[in-house]
Amino acid sequence: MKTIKISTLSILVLSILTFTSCKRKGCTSELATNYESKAKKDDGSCEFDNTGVILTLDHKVGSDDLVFTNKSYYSAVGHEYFVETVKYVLSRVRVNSASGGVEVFTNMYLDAGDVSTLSKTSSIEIPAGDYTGITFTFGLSAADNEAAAFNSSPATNMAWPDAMGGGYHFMKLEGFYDSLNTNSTLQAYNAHIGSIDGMGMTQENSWEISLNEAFTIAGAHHVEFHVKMDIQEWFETPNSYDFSSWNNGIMMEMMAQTQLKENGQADVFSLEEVIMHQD
Ligand SMILES: [Cu+2]
Repeated sequence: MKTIKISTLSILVLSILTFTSCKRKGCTSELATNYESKAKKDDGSCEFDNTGVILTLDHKVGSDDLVFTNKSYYSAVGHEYFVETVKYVLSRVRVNSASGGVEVFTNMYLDAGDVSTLSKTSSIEIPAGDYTGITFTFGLSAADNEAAAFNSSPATNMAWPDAMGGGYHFMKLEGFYDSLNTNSTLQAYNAHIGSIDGMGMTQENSWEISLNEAFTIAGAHHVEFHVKMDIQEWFETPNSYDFSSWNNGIMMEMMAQTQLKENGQADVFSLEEVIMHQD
């Protein structure tokens, strides 16, 4: 009798250890009918009764997660810098196919400091077929850059001055940097980009980005796109952005915005992952 008790106990202990030592598997997609909130690792069991697209933006510096305020980074020209704010606008997100594709999101406001803004869900149906990736506009095209693009705060706080053409800032990337001057204290930088049309200047500063990865949709599904924004890349390749060359605000500095734009068209955005769940 005693030995049976002991072995029952040891089986119990063993099973508790086994259970706690491996991550719980299950369906991790919130759009699924069998979503398991406690599951940490997706096991491919998700079932859907409709279609969905989720776009999630991840903010990194190289391969590390962006850390605000308390961690410093080094720009290509050697300035130590800190990041305080990364707020921006993306629009016209499309899932692409050879025959055209489908627009899944119109205008979106994102704040890297507010996780609730970083994952967007669309229930627009994407027909079965082969797809080539996604495309979006950084900022708002000339046709879309109107006050009506957003109607509530905090997105409306991105408004761009009417005297400079109105519409919205496409990005507010802000923080502090060490100017390397003797006895220098940290200086503010406000890397604000938007399309300029006023005060004698005209400059279109939205652009389209295509991130390619082939995937196939067949039947009810849910596709997740994880897009990375590499903050460091705003300041290097092809242009080594020199904080000390500009005033702390660059809204009237077309050259500064051109540098950011060219860097933004190069390596800032990349597609980290396309996760397909389908029945
Ligand atoms: Cu501004």
